[in-house]
Amino acid sequence: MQATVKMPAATTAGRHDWTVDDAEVLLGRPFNDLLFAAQSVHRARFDPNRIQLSTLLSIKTGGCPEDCGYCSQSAQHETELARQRLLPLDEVLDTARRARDAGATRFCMGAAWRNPTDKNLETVLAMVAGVKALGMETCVTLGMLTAEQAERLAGAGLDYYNHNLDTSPEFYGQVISTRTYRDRLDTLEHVRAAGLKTCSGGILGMGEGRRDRASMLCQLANLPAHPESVPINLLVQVEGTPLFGTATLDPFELVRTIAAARVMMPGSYVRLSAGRDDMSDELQALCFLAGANSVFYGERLLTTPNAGAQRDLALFARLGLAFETAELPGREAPGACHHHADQLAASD
Ligand code: SAM
Ligand code: DTB
Ligand code: SF4
Repeated sequence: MQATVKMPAATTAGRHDWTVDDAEVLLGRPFNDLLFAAQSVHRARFDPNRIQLSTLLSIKTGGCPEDCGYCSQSAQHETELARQRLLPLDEVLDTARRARDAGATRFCMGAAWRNPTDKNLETVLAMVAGVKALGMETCVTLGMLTAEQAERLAGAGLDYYNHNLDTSPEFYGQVISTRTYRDRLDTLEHVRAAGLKTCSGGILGMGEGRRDRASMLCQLANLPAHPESVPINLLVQVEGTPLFGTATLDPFELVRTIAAARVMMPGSYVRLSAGRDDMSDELQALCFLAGANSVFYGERLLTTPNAGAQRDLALFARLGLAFETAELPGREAPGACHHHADQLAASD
């Protein structure tokens, strides 16, 4: 099959036959053993002292027909959210340039659609080309795609498509009723077949159990290729959504899930995604120790606040974490473009 040919070798390697029982045993190992296993795997594949920074922008906000129980943007929930039509190109490029200058290497654009229309896709293709021209990697998340739409995005030079499985197949129906798990897997298949890199992960703290977290990790790790990027979001509770008021997750379960994701998908970037604003520095440090090596960087996620850049730079400096900056024209020498947080903070 053509899709197999295009798969990046780094992620087709590794185990793809995880059972939910295996993953549940892994998640339930003594904490110190699990973290040691994750650190060992992490160090074999990555520089343990470097993380990747992506910045998010909501290019079309609210009014989504889907009913995802966690989401501020569903038209079916009564949230205090200002809707915003698809942003103009120059506004998107200005924001991307600022994100690049602040140190992000990837710019991720999200739209509150069930799926893009072909006309809307056309506008997004121009955004992708424009952001690429700034020297950044590009990622978009637009909902479900047809095979042809995925091909068009690849043709425009898109690097990553984000499409989360969000939870286990067993728990999915309790969170979302307007689409199926199969719909999600189908889009991921189109993304892979078009040769795009896959960004896919989930949300924790929605009332799921440890077995659901194990089952979600199995779904991700047993895909034909491990996603290049695996975002692990902690539910951001938004007033007016059905999941507002859900009992908060034991933070060690978040650390365990990151560690298990690291072990099960050794070559993938694991992103500590939504929810950092409410986390202590110590909890974030544990997540990095467990193998998280990417974060969303900037003042906002899509519709909610993120840990701010100043707090992040201070944290990275305290932990001695370095990160890559975008390769800009006139700033070559890839070896020399890895910055430590204190350097960037000092140059601001
Ligand atoms: N509409 C597209 C879709 O759902 O695929 C793209 C945008 S959607 C907002 C992208 C992802 O954001 C979701 O799959 C979910 O994982 C995450 N997300 C949305 N609301 C969240 C929340 N309140 N807390 C944590 N993650 C959230
Ligand atoms: C992902 O896994 N998390 C991001 C991104 N992919 C698109 C979105 C997080 C959204 C958090 C809630 C909000 O800001 O609306
Ligand atoms: Fe729509 Fe995406 Fe929010 Fe679901 S998560 S309601 S599909 S914007």
